[in-house]
Amino acid sequence: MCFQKRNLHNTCAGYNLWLENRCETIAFKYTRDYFDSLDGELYQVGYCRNEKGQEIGLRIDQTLTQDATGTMAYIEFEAMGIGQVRTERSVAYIDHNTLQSGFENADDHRFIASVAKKHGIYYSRPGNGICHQVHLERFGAPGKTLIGSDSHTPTGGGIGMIAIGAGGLDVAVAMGGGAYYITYPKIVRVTLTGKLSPWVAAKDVILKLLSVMSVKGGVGKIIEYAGEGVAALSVPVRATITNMGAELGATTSIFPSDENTIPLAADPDADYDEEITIDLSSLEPMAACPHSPDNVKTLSEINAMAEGGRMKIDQVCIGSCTNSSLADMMKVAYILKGKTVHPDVSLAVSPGSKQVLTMMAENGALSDILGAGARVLESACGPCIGMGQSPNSRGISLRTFNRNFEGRSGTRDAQVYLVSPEVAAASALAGYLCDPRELGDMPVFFMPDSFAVNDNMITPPAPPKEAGEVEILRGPNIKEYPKTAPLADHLRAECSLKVGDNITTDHIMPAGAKILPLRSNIPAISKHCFAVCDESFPDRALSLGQSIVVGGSNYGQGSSREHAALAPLYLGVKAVIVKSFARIHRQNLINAGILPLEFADEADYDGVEQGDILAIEDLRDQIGAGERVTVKNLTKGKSFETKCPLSERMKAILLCGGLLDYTKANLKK
Ligand code: MIC
Ligand code: SF4
Repeated sequence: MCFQKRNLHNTCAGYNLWLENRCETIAFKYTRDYFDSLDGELYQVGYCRNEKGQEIGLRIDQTLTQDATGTMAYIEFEAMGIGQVRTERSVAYIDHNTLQSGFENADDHRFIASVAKKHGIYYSRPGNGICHQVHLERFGAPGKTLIGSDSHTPTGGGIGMIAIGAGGLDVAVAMGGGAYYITYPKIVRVTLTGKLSPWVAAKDVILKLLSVMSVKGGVGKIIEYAGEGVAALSVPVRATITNMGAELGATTSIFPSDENTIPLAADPDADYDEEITIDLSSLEPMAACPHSPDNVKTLSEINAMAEGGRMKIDQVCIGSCTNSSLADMMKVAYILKGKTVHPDVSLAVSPGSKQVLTMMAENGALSDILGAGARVLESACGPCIGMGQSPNSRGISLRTFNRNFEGRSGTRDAQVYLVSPEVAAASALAGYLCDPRELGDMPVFFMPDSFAVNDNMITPPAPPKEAGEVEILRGPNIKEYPKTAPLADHLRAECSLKVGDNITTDHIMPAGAKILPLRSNIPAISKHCFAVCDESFPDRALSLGQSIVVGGSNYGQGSSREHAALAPLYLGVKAVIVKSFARIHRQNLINAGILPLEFADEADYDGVEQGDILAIEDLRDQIGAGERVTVKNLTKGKSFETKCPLSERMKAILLCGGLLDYTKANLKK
């Protein structure tokens, strides 16, 4: 096998792009034009009318999974009974559950490795790096469609891919050759003008956009970057920006690709649903304050609020799929070289991939970082997902990551601020939140002409002829997909939990070193469902048998983890009634056969309390008929209307009891 049939060097980026098997020309212009061109390309079930709000199916060229969502995705893929994957390229990464403090994670890695070998999937071994960083370096290619069972899959938009985060079951269906369905998106053009000032970074660009659009401003939208400011932005810069488009709730984000790879750009006369302009020259270093990525302030604003005008810090973590490229690491090494990390600060650095770490070792940057006293971690998600490095009690932690949800670091009362690598490194030395512009002139950072390519940690699948011989290695932690049933005609159930706005998937199904090893064991992981909000929820829900959860707006923001739907499914949750949903979570609920209802009048949210008995009659008919579902609150003696906009395909999925049953039924046909 050759991983370097064409090893193009994108000078804009310094990334080696593996473009094996790609077609000579790609005949589409992306975003608006791309979606308009879908008619006729669609296959499997469904239809495409290309109207806003309609569901459309995308043909998927590539898929990626990571281990924390991958075990379930492969259990589902196996349950569909399809042999070899039908994509151009599918890759299974091990990067999340790398802390092996028991047998579970190691067993899951072996399971994924064996499934990959059998079914035609490339396997990126633990230590090879974070899925999005490695995919960008080795597999991504402009113009390809990619879905991944991780919400930060849009990182690929940095090189002109249509890259979308999805639930594991959707990825399993795409691996089997099925289309991936999204709501026909609105397109937002973000025009970048001017040029970033020294020490102002990609992170500041996306934080600025988050401050303008908020964590729900991107729902149902694709963010397309344009303008004269784009040309000077390298691929790592672009990838940081598209990566954190997930925090806007956007379906994906995309930059044009350049003539060094395959030039793709929107037509000059393309029209947009929304336009935003950001003058790069006007930006300054910023941070997202606890506990939301859109709680953005400038460093001077934050310091002004702190005692003595300087916010003291306890910890700095540099890495994650947002900011762990070689370009980022070189800046960090430059700042740390010859200095020592402040005695009150713990600095952890996790380079994004084996390629990045190897090159840092070869060019001396690693010794500069080690010399300053950093704790160098393996190339994996690590602290970003609470796999180690939890801060001290009430600790202030600066992180170059993308999410600062409450409790996500593993310390409930920690205060996490999201910053650029430049701010992180300067602050690690200073002991307080430090503006890197205090460091003086910024040198020009050159990227090498070529990159250290060594794919010895990517295991190719078995040749199809030998696939039958490959044994699937299943550890005792791997349990089956929860039981499903066709949608009942009448539902009478208690409201087992009422929560507020912006509930994240980290609230619904927390992660961290203790819980993540249970990702392939739904009965066990369900015991932690909603633990951040109410520890008694799992027992209550189980004892009720069936129940309904009520929530506020942007419910389910954050991760793509379908466990945030599968654990409620296992606990008997039949419907979730909220003010509004985040995109991937809503889809995951439908895939799990759980009704996603939205209050037609948000004021009705106030009229429901935990413990109320709710009833829905003629449910199958109401779902089949259209958009409205009437809910009776038997305790309060009142009724209220809910919205449930569903495509015909979604209706069929819900009536069947979920996407797995629906797909199996269709495959039989
Ligand atoms: C995250 O950043 O929250 C994760 C962990 O990568 C998740 C996936 C998961 O929960 O496994 C995501 O972003 O989708
Ligand atoms: Fe991993 Fe963090 Fe990126 Fe999620 S956000 S993929 S946990 S590095």
